[in-house]
Amino acid sequence: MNIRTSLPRFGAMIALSLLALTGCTAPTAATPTDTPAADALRIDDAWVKSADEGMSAAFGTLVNESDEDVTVTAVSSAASPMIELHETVENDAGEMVMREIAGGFVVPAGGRLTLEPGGDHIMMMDLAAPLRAGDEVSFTMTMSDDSTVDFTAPVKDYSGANENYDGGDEHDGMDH
Ligand SMILES: [Cu+2]
Repeated sequence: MNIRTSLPRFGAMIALSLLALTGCTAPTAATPTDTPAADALRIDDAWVKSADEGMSAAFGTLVNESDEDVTVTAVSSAASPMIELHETVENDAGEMVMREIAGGFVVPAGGRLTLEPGGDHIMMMDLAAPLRAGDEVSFTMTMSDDSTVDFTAPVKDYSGANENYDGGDEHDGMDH
């Protein structure tokens, strides 16, 4: 009889202390997505097209090993003071042209995005110095949460990747 009446009280005390414990840990549990996007992203097989001056482009495979999409919003490099993120699309005349991609490169959760000649690419708008095969170029990619990923890419000779620039003279054939 004595035991039977004291049991419910004991249970209530446990419930109360669990509540206090949960209340204490709630602030950290409420922000589980604090991991910087940069921790989830890497670039494989990066390379840069050699060029004497003007435009060039960098390519590679962006790999996202997290369970959330990662967006690259900007890329910078001392090799080119101005860099844009480009996509290649077909214009009304049926020609393949490149243009700045709206919203950046989105790398799907657990997936990859290939940057390649004739497709998406990192566009170096104005080279600071000639890029010769065998050189190494350093880049910094910025994610939508402002975290960054640094990488270096070797320069290679490549004769393709000469798409026209959308909005410019389509027969000018800007070399990149
Ligand atoms: Cu381009």
